[in-house]
Amino acid sequence: MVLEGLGDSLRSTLKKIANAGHIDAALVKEVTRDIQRALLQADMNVRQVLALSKTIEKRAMEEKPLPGMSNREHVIRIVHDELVTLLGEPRKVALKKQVIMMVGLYGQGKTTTTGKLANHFKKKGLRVGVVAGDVHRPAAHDQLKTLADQVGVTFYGEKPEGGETHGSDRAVGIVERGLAELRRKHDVIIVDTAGRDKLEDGLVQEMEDIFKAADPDEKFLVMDAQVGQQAAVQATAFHEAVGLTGTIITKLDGTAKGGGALSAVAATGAPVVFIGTGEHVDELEPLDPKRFIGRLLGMGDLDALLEKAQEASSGMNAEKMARKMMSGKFTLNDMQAQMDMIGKMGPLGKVAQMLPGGMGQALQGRDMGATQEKMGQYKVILSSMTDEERENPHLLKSSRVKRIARGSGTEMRDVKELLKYYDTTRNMMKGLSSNRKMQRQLMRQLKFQK
Ligand SMILES: Nc1nc2c(ncn2[C@@H]2O[C@H](COP(=O)(O)OP(=O)(O)OP(=O)(O)O)[C@@H](O)[C@H]2O)c(=O)[nH]1
Ligand SMILES: [Mg+2]
Repeated sequence: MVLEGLGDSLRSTLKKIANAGHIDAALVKEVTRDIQRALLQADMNVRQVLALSKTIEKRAMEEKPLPGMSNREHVIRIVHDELVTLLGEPRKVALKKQVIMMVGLYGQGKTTTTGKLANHFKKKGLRVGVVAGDVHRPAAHDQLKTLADQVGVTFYGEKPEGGETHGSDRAVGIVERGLAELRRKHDVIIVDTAGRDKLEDGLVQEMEDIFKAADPDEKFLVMDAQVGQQAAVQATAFHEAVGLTGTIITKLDGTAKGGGALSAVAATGAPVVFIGTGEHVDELEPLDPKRFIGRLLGMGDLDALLEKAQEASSGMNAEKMARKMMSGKFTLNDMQAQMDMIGKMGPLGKVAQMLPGGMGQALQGRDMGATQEKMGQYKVILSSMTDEERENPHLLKSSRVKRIARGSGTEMRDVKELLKYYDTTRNMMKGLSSNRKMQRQLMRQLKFQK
């Protein structure tokens, strides 16, 4: 168990060595290609991806890696930076008297998000009303009413009677009457509108008419995280029609990476104001750009990992240590230092979650809790040894083992287990240090193992 945990840490340390030295153009290209693939798979706009790649390559070659950071991490960090820039600063929606209008294509989550926003403002103590401005889908009226009741805000809608036409004029009329009725007694009025399959002329006209009538302070585009390559085009069309003031990305609780939504935000410049993370009215959150982008790249919370890794390796050079290990000289002191380094990175499970793609998943299958516990125990045992013992483990005969077990509140077999683990690790290192072919193999494996 512990061996596995340390093995992975060693792998990443060795990976750093593999990547150490000068930044070369081939490596940058290789990493950039990986990233391009990830972004395209996440449905980000092709043109944007290509433009981004150019900037990334340029910066990666011109800038020096931060201390303690491998070249790969250096490049990934730049990618992170650039994507954060593209996404822009998320914006807070003011808690004030205002009219908010929701727009978006069919089924993106407008009505649900109207309920969520109403809930958000209500919780902050504002008086909220919602208007059912969707006259095209018969069920839309009831859907919003149910949500309004659930949240406890005022609802305004006009249920279509049989035979009535559901034209755009009606939508404008409803919104006008709704606003007139709600305005006096409410601070925030949120108007839900109809969606369509795509942005047709009819919908654009209706939207423009409603906007003229309502003159909203905020115009939010609601966009499903699953939206694909067309996202930028569609968002631009909405932006041109009404002048968006913000974007809400929904369904980020699903498997979609949200690359299309990023493209939309980048194309319109309408900052993300909220994200939807579930069907329930409570599931509305502010955007955490770093997390969003980590997910986009399929790299988990990579940035946090980089920060932690940097912190952990400051004061102790991971690279130097790995070299020493590979030279075959590996004492219990080294093992203790190694455990400290891993310990500083936080709970193993958390660290694993932050690791890129396959690596993190592979680790997550393991029993992190148990590994963590063992590591804790080993640390206590190690600290019950003298420095001399740790530097010269062959001194640890039975009587000393007994003393150490007592001193650390463990059993002799625990101490022996640790020594056995130490032996295994050291032999592995030794084997590695004398076997060039195996070293090369491992390096290669590490390279491909992203
Ligand atoms: N998992 C998840 N589901 C969501 C989220 N937001 C909305 N949904 C679901 O998506 C579906 C469509 O949501 P609606 O709010 O009806 O979408 P709409 O844009 O109003 O749809 P139309 O009015 O038909 O254009 C519903 O089943 C919602 O429950 C979210 O953040 N997460
Ligand atoms: Mg709707």
